[in-house]
Amino acid sequence: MDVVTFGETMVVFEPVEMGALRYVDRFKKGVGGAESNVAIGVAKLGHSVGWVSKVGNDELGKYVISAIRGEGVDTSQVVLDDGAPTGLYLKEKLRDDFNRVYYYRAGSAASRLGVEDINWAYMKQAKIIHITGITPLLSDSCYELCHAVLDFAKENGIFASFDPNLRMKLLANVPDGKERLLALASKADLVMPGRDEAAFLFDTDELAQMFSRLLTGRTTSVVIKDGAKGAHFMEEGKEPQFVPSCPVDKVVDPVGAGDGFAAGVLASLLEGKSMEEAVSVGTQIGALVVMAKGDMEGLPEREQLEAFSQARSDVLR
Ligand code: KDG
Repeated sequence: MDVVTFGETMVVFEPVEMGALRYVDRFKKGVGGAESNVAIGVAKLGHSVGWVSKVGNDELGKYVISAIRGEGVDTSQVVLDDGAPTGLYLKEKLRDDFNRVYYYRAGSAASRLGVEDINWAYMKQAKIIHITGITPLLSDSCYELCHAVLDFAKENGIFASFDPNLRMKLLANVPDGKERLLALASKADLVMPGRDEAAFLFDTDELAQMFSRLLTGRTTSVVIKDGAKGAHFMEEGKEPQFVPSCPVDKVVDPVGAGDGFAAGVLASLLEGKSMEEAVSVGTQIGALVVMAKGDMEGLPEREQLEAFSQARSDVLR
């Protein structure tokens, strides 16, 4: 297994029309979960990836598993929970540039994930373990699990990657949420926040401050995503660098861009590319994701990625 991720994936209902949800009648069903989005992104580029989670033993849970497995990700470690449902969320598109999401995930099967659900022999095969800041905010058992997995990664020489992925609606219910995220970040080799997320975590908009606060503990590489501008990165002992973003014709759906970015970075690191090349691939995949509807539907296969990065061609012939 090249990459193993774990976390919650929900069924997402995406309105077909624009407008407040009370007036919208038609939805498209899909799956969305930061970690499974990353898993799918890396798998589409040809690497072996496993996604570990818990879903309800219900129709939605079975749909989540088959959708993720159908994208080439190993789901053999996903547990079906008889006692809690699969989480779901609704998107609302009020304007071209304004979306809202509503979560129905409290008490979900994934929030009951814990250390006892992990097959450590499976984890041990991973070259990279990727987690996000969503999981530690789901429950105390999920938070303990994140620590246990990062400690396990360290003990076994597995590269650990962490995307804080702030979800304010989750943070609102976890009084020590910020501390949880900072504690986990310092146990990862690579941390990839958005610039606004780092600003929230450290109460500063200064990149130099953000880098120095993040390059602590076990962390030796930091990537700070700066939205439509591009991404800044810094490796321990080196100067910070910047990679500009790729031009995007039209942002159709911004959700999932950070996961696409992470998938590009992780796949590139597996391929032995430099951090600069990895960040550049991350920006390309981020751009492709925002031009497609859905959390993971825009994640490219290798051929599409190459066509986009070389020619930006409209038609793949
Ligand atoms: O990063 C994209 C995610 O936001 C989405 O797929 C759903 O995991 C999700 C969440 O918690 O919002």
